[in-house]
Formats: sequence, C-alpha cells, structure tokens
Amino acid sequence: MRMTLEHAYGIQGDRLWRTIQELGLIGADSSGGVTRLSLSPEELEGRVYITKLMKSAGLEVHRDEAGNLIGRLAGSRPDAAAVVTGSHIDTVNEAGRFDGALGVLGGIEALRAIKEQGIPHERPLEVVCFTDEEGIRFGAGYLGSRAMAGDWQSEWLDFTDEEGVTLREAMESAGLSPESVWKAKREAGSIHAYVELHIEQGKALEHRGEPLGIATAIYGHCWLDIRLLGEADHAGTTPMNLRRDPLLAAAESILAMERIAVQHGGVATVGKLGVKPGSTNAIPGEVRFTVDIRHEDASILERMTQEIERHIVTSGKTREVEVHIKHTDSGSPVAASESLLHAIADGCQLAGVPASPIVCGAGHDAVAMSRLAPIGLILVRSKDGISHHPAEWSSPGDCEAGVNVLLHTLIILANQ
Ligand code: HGY
Ligand code: MN
Ligand code: MN
Ligand code: MN
Repeated sequence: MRMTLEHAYGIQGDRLWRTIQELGLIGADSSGGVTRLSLSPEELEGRVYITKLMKSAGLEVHRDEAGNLIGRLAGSRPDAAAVVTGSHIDTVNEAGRFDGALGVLGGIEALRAIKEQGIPHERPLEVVCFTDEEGIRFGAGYLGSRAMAGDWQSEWLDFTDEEGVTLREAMESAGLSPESVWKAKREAGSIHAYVELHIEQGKALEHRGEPLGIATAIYGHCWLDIRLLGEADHAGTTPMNLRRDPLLAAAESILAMERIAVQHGGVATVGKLGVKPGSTNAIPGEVRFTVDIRHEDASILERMTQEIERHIVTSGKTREVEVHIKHTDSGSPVAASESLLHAIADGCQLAGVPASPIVCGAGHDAVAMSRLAPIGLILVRSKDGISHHPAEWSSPGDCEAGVNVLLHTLIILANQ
C-alpha cells in the first residue's frame, strides 16, 4: 500500500514525554541519573511499568522465556511475519533516562497511535523490551535479543555480578526458568523486519544540526576481562627492580591500547578497574580491568584485539606478572539492510523530518536481531553527544520526530 502525504499520521508527543519522565523516576539514583542494572529490583520495577503501559496501549502482552516483554498489535493478515521494533530499559551505572528507554516507550507510543487512529496495517506489529542489552551486570550483552535470535550461550548462566550472583540466580528470582531460555528463539521468517529507535549517544547529529540519523552500519565490539597477578609487597622496603607490580603492567598495556585504537581508527576503553589490596603503602598483588574494543570493520577489530592482547601478555612477561585474559563478549559489525534504509527514508519523508546516513558506534539489540531479520536503526540527536551519564538528554521535539518517523516506517513495513 503506497501512503501519500495527506495520510501522514502523528503520535502524542506530550504523552511520550510523560512516559520518559515516569520511567526515569524508576531507579533514580544519587548521581541525578538512573541505575537499573539487568534483572535488579529497579529494572524489574521498570518492567512492571512497561507491562502496564503496553496493556493500557491496548497491546497483547506476553513475556518470553528470556524475559523479553512483547507487546503485539494484530494486523489484517494475522499469520503474516511480524514487523518488530524495540530496545531495552536496563541501564549502565549512573545512566541517563533516554538510552534504550526511548526505543521501548517510542515503540509503545507508535503502536498506540496506530491503534487509536485505526491506521490500516496488514502485518502484526510488535514492540519488545529486551532483557539485558547492556551486559554490564554479568559481562555479556544483548541477552534477550540473542535468545530471540537463537544465539543464546549456556555459559552465560554462570556469569556472576559483583556480588557473586549468577545470571541463573537472577533469572530465577525474576521468575524465569533458565533451562527453558532457548524456547525464546523465534523461527527464521517469523519476523519481516526489525527497526529500532535509539538516541545517537554521540555528537555527529548535533554538529550537522539535524534531529535524526539513519544508521547505515553498527560497530562490532570485543570485550575482554583482564586479571594480572603480581606480588603484593611493602611500598617502602621493596626496591623498584625487585617488584612484580601488576598495576605497572596494566598501565603500559592501557597506553599501548590507546595507541593501537588511534592507529586503526577504532575505539578502545578500559573500565571496571580494580586493584587489590589497594592500600596506599602496599604494592598491588592483583589488578582487574575490562577492555571494550570497537571498529566498523570486522578484520580490523580482530587485528586491534590481537595487538592489544599481545601487549598485555608482553608487559606481563617483562614484569613477571601472571596474565589471564577472558573474552566475555563480542559482536560483529552489522550493516542496515537496503530495504530498511529505504523504508526509513520514506518514513522520514511522510513524517516530514530530515535525516541523513550515519555510522553508529554504540551497540544495540539490532545487532543481535540482524541474525533473524533485515534491520534498521533510527537515531535521535543527543545533547552534547553525552550518554551513559546523568546529563544524557534529547529534546521533546526530537523525541517526537523520531517516534513519528518510527510510526511511518512501521506502517510502510507492515503493508509490504
Ligand atoms: O555499549 C553500548 O554501546 C550499548 O550502550 N550497549
Ligand atoms: Mn547503553
Ligand atoms: Mn542502548
Ligand atoms: Mn522509496
């Protein structure tokens, strides 16, 4: 069905904005931001809010075996492959109110508007609130979308958080049965297209002076968990040449990591640095840190990772420090599909909102869903490009523009 401009529809921007503020109160922390770690009490409270909102929007709601919340709007061809949108409400520590939330709340608002305005659509429409997109509590991300795509790894169930709670235990306390998580897998062909709305989390759209971007590709990533074991000792009585100091090995590896990232035009970030025993007057015995490595090209990402690992091993050897490197997560770079780029561009035209192509450095559930269906990603301008931070912010106008483009894109896809 070709839509013409007079049929352009619209969401209720103020209702969308209200839901963003309401969800933003759940998990609000002392930093002025929010912390809703995956399957934590705060995130489970957020799920209750999302479930109620889906129901009040008139969607059929169910939770799959991976904990993904799915709101569905039947179409005139109920057995046709569905058009799916979605994102996540789990956050990093001291996060903002828009990362993930805009895609879930915007998807609900779009489906609600389609239902309220009786906009014809043949295919079923679904909005999904995915389990554990961020991966920072247990160490692997995209858990819900990977389960849906059939890429679940059983080893993740034994991954632990900082309190030693396993993902298995956290799933059980959330009323999920880890043994049946595989049943969340959707059959190939059951999803016609997946399109996600997300904040940009970068500065490009602001520099361009544009509210929206259409992602052409999403960076791949590789996450390492590093443990360096040296010899704890007295800071005053141990001569420099007799030390096995893991923090010095870490320091020189981290500077090498920066050089490698710049040289390859990628990005690399050290997080979660821990030092034991951590007293001022004791040489550390153990240092732990994570490394997040990303690039748009899979072979360069591989090369960057190998070079960084080599540096860590070499500096460990020179300083007689034991090196333990664990790959905890990785995702290949993915390209948006031509058909989705086209549908989103048409959606922008119908919604009357300009948008230009952009490569996305942030990871999204769309990466996992690309294994199941053609994907597209609509990005909304971030103020000062800030994200994973309490100051993360997008304007009500840009959020409304993004959801209006999502709405028109969904209608186009649902009538293909
Ligand atoms: O890490 C990311 O890029 C995303 O926020 N999960
Ligand atoms: Mn994030
Ligand atoms: Mn996100
Ligand atoms: Mn076209």
